[in-house]
Amino acid sequence: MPHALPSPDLVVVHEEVREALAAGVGVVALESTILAHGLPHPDNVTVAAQIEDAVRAGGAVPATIALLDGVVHIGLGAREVERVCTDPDIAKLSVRDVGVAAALRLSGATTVASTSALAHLAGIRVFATGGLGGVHRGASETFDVSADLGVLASTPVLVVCAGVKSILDVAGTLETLETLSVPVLGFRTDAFPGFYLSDSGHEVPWRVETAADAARVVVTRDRLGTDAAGVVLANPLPADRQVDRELHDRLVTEGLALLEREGVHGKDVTPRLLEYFHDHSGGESLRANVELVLANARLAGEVAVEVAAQTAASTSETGAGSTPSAGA
Ligand code: PSU
Ligand code: MN
Repeated sequence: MPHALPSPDLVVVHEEVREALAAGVGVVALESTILAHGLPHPDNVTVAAQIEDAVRAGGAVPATIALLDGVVHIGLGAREVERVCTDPDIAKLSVRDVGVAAALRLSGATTVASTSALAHLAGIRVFATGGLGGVHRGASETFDVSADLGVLASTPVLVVCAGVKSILDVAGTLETLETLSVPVLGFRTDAFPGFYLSDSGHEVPWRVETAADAARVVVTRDRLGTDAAGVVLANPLPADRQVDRELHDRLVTEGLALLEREGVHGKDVTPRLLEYFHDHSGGESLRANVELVLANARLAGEVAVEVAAQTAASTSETGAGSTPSAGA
């Protein structure tokens, strides 16, 4: 583990997760904002269990992360998941909010940013979600850029996602990831996915064909030690499972107009849009959202297994220190 964990009155690691980490078994972190603020109740309860099952199908142990009564939980039991999914007042916590909410003994769901930070704290290196936060359209005026990006720049966790929604400025998000030195890998694709759409219309800088290659990127970057940024692994919905483009474009236009009309800003933007999509797509946005999250969880499970195996192999080959090798 990278750091000693904070004391158990602040952070509790679920027993199964603790044992998996100690034994070098793959573990996948899962965020709770997607459950509390991204999916409607009661579907979120069922989907939460399916996401964990998908991680297990990939061969790894799931660790859903949330703050409950001021304590960070790395890995949740069914009752705790139910709580995150059911409490209508549960807060959305980015990294800056976690310490405040913990001090005030509150509960909250973690975003990509805070889940990544807490996963790293616990020694978890792979994380599955639906969509990454990013640069919002009009960010040059509003300065609305998700903290997800800045946190990934300094947190060595691989995030499996289906790209970002086209409610965001996709080109601006990719430029920002480049500026922040966060590598972006397409999983069996050259196109950066657009969440509901398989292709956002923008290219990815790198492409990998297998979970083993994605894991090798993590392990090799670790061994090189050039920086401590995370990695984005972009996993698109298959083209025949994406949302109909006409419906998609209509929802985005209507959703953005709604935000304007309602004066929604800050951390309420993404949840409000998701709610609008789910209420106005005749079930299509939910269907696609669930499918892509499950696919990401499965892939993350496979990558986590490979990261664990390759780490063990590279440690036994090179001993305690890393051996410089010839060539570039
Ligand atoms: N994108 C989605 N679904 C989500 C989110 C993003 O398609 O549920 C959530 C994630 O938790 C992400 C957060 O970390 O929203 C980003 O919020 P903000 O833009 O306020 O940083
Ligand atoms: Mn924002």
